[in-house]
Amino acid sequence: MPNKKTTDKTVVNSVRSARTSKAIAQDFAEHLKYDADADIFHTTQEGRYEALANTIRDRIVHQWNKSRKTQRAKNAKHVYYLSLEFLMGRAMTNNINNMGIMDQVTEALKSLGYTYEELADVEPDAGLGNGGLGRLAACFLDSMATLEIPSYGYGIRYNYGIFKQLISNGYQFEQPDNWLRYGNPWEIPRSDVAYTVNFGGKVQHFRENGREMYKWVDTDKIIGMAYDMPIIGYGGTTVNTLRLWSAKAVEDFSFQDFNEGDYTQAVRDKVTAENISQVLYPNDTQYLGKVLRLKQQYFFVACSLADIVRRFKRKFTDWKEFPNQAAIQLNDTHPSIAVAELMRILIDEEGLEWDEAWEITKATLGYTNHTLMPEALEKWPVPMFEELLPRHLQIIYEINNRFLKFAVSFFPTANAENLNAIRKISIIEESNPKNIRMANLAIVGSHAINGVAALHTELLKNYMFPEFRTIYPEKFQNKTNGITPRRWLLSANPGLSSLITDAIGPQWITDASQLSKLSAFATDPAFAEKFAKVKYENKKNAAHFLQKDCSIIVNPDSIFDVQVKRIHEYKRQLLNAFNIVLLYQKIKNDAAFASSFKPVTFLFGGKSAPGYVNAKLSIKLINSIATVINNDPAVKDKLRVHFMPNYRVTMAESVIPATNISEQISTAGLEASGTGNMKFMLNGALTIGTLDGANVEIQEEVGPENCYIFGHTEDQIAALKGHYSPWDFINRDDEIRSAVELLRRDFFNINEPGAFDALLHEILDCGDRFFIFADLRMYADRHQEILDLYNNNFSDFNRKAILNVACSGKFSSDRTIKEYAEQIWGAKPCHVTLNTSAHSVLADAHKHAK
Ligand code: 26Q
Repeated sequence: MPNKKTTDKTVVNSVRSARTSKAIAQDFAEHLKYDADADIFHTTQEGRYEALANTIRDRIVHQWNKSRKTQRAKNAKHVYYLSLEFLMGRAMTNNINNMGIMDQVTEALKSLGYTYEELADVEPDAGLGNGGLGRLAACFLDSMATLEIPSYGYGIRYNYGIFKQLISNGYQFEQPDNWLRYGNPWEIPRSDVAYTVNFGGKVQHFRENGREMYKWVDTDKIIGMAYDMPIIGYGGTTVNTLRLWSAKAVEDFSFQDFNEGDYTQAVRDKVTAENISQVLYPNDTQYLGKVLRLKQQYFFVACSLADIVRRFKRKFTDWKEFPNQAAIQLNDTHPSIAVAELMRILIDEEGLEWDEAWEITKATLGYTNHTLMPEALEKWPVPMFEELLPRHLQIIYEINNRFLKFAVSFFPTANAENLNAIRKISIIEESNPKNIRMANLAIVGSHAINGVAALHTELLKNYMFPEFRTIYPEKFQNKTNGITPRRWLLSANPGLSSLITDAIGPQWITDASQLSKLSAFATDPAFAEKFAKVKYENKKNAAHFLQKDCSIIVNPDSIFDVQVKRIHEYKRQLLNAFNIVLLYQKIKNDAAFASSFKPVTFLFGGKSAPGYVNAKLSIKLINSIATVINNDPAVKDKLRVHFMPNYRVTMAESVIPATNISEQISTAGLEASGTGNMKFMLNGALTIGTLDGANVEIQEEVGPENCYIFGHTEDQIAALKGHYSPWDFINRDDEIRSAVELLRRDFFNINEPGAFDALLHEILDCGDRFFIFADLRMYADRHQEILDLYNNNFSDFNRKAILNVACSGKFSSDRTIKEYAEQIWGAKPCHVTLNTSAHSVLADAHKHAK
């Protein structure tokens, strides 16, 4: 029987948990007033955003708590996704949509005279990643929560995420991204969840009770403190956690130094310690060998493993149970020091014998490889490692000794080939100085190694790690990447989402294979017309976004042809640029061609690593070409080229739904998977691409007639190597030759003659490492085919676009995560019941007090 008091309590608490628009409006107004001590009539946009975020957060907390409790009570196996990058983007719209309360929120704000969009627009992107690998981690968190798999993402709470890209005079400039400047309403600081991390010092060796013992002593210490962000599964039942570590000095500052009058020294140690979580390294593909990066890696691995072990030990004493309770996935080699750290914990701290510790370690860890570029393979100089992590170095040497002894049996005769094989698989590279090869460590220390697309996995097995494949054939698996349809269709493209739901119902949101039902609508004239209309509206929205974001004016009546991704030679933005020059020449020189040419807008976006000279020069080249073309009255309104500064998740969410042609044109064999390709397909763009990464599987799903593949295949590229010269292709093609001449004559850079000499020298005289000219003619022809189709037979183009959406189901990260869960993690869904009714916190508190 509820007494009068409880009834009161229910009323009070309903404001923070009830999901009616009225309760949301009231909670919002209270946050607005009380959080910021604000006069309701004088709040800022920022203040209103924060109040709304806090209002949403109120509605998350209960289910978050409940998820954690349920998952632990059931002793469910947890998945731990260790990644130095989580490219989350904004949280607000995603959280509201996944909780299913967008209508109520919109209405609540409207009742108070605000619009949802203007508040949502205040949120900065959480840009804690470089590109594909970081965004994949974010999509995986969404899918794990939606599939109700108990899981934690573990990473670093960088104070500065990926830099903000400015373009000035066509060149990229970098600016720090202080994303936490106004605080982060989505994170909960957990000052009670903190671990000490050791660095440096030395190892003491002694015997105790007949056992060899090792003690790591005289270390420098840093504290890692947890900040938690909620990861809400679709439907709002399971709420998992992204736990990010922030480095804190053990002591705030040295009183001794302070008292002795050395004020600067007093705070210097604190600053040095806290440097660890300051900034995300903005390079991908090229490892740098910077000691701070190694410190970041160990710092977050040590905190995460300590956290996992603590959780395990709260309920279990038998270490054999550990692999049944925890699956730890290593997102590339960046967290691969986990192999040695888990061994150290089990042996030095928990007292296990080597063999038992080794079996547990292997059974717990899995490693995902994301690259085929040899220069991206991480290795750390042994002297650096020894100074920072002396005990881990010993453990790695011991792992290697035992591994090599075992491996020799696969290469028994001591011939040159076999000796070379052994040299290649050794975790220690016998260079001067010696290096630790992190990929080799991860392979030896994991039970499963996976590539991220079918082709990539084959190339991994056959070219990158063939010796490991001989030794451990059972360890290698493929897990083709995926993307979350919640963010990339439901939230980013509400127009298309409603159209799809009206046609086939809402099941596609959690079962993307349902999208195949759209095939039946591809030739339905009413549906096709609505589909084209949605695309057009999305173009207008994107035009609006671009005008506001970077003052770029685009024509929504033109074809949108988009290449957005990190700027890299292997991704071949230059191939795209050369084709644009070909089109430009043809419009200028061929009147018949020009008169029938319909408007096309070429959009580029992406960041270059700050030190990557050729990538930076290609940004400048694109901008130079854009300036000339956009200002040439001869091509006016037909050809437009724009480089969109500061490409990021939020820009992707606006531009991808508006795209007609998706550019996926890497040199075959070099793009591990690509995930942008999947986002475009899901939003109804046609792909023009090489047979690389997941493009291969996209073509398989949608059929070759609905996907524009061109160029040398991976094995044809391999066969070209050694005797390829770009001039063979340039000289036999007049249009290409004159495009090259145009560039060589500084046509696009009359004000900065010679600006592209180095770049042109690289591709024309140094062998064109990425085979631009080998593919350019095929690319140009294929591209023209798509333009012709759009302009001469739009309904067929539109039909193909619909079929792309219909066939994209495979590329849901839900499918990917199910495969990981079943084939690598052995993790199962753990159902959490949903409680959306008003919840009485005070009643709980009273219960607890009794
Ligand atoms: C390594 C050492 C030191 C500093 C930085 C790094 C570093 C950082 C990021 C190395 C690589 C990365 C990122 C790689 C990446 O994003 N790879 C992409 O992963 C996607 C998801 O699997 C694939 O779809 C892409 O094909 C792949 O390029």
